[in-house]
Amino acid sequence: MSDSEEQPTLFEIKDSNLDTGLRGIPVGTCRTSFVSPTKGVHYVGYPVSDLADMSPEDIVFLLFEKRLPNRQESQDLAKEIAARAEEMPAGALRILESMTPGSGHAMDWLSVGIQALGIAETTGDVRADSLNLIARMPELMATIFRLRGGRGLPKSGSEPQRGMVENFVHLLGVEGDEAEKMIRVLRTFLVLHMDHGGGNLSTFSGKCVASGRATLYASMSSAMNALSGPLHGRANQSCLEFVQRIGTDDPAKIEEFVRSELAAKRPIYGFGHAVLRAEDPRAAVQIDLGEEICPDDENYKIVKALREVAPKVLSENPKISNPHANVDVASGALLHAVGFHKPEYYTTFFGWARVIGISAQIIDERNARSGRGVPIYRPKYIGVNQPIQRLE
Ligand code: AMX
Repeated sequence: MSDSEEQPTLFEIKDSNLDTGLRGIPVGTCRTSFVSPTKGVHYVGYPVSDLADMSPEDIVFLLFEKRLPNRQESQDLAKEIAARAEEMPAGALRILESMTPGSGHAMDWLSVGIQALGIAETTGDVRADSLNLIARMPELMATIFRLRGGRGLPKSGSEPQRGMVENFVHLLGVEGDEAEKMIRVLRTFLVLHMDHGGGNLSTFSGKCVASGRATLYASMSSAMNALSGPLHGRANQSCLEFVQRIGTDDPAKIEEFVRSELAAKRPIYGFGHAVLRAEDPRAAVQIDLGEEICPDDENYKIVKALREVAPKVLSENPKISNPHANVDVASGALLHAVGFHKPEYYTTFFGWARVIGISAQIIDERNARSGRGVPIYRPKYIGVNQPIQRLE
């Protein structure tokens, strides 16, 4: 990949590596997280399951500063995020009011909303822009949910000092017991989904665009467009739809269903991964949370049975590198159980979380090379008619 052939390489590129979506080819370093094929994602060295009960704001600190905050730092960052949310320019999201409820996909609205925030205010300082965007995401998310659902603008005013997730739920107009469960599930969801190494499609796309010195908002909007694909972030929507199609927690019937889907060449959603080679620890965290939040929920019971049955069937096919559950297996069932009944919104939660990890990675790339930043991305493509020395 590198033009400087004298540099030692970690990986020898062969013809068989071409046209594989850069699969497995090292292209850079990542300071926020790494993914162990057997132990899953680690944020700054911490296994994500050890962080699952922490506040999302503390994980923002971890990903930005590369260490956990002390109590004072935790309070200071929470206050800073609340203050930046309060300074949202008036009318920044007005463009969303002109969009037709129910039109497009919710991820399209998220992408437009992020660009709108950037149009209203871009400082050019990627750290300040990142924190402003992170702080304003709860209001953007609630505005999308309400306007796209035809329910008008949030009725109650934004109260960012409640915390990011708490303010989002408040802006949706949900209070009391229902709000408590929503908050519990969403806080864990956000923490688990914030970052997943540097090479996943949305993170890579965001960093690619940012490397041309586009604004944080333009870069993030591109990242969200990448995340919207059904093979990437939109899989969490497909996963609940898949579970609902199964419709029973009887293991024998589930096995029959899985076999018929495979015979029809359809994916078994919630299983398999490009990098992981064991069950994703984020699946286990969410299944444990379901035991606490919604043990008798129909979808949740199906997910639990599917988790046992599907790997046995999938492992009969040696082509499938990882027959185990991935992060998406249970998230839809949990979100549904706490009141989010429309799967087409699930990927926006994923996007909300990733705004945090991708921002942290864009900041790191801008600070690289003693502040000069990473050069503009420019991988090499080989023209099909170009005379070259074959590599194998
Ligand atoms: N169901 C059916 N077939 C599967 C499968 C599954 N769960 N997992 C892998 N396979 C198939 C692949 O489609 C591929 O078939 P092909 O050779 O005909 O193209 C073959 O097995 C080998 O695939 P692989 O090397 O094990 O995985 P991959 O990196 O090509 O694909 C993924 C990874 C996630 C796209 C795939 O496992 C899949 O489609 N899973 C179901 C969808 C899903 O749950 N996606 C969410 C992933 C997590 C995320 O990014 N949000």
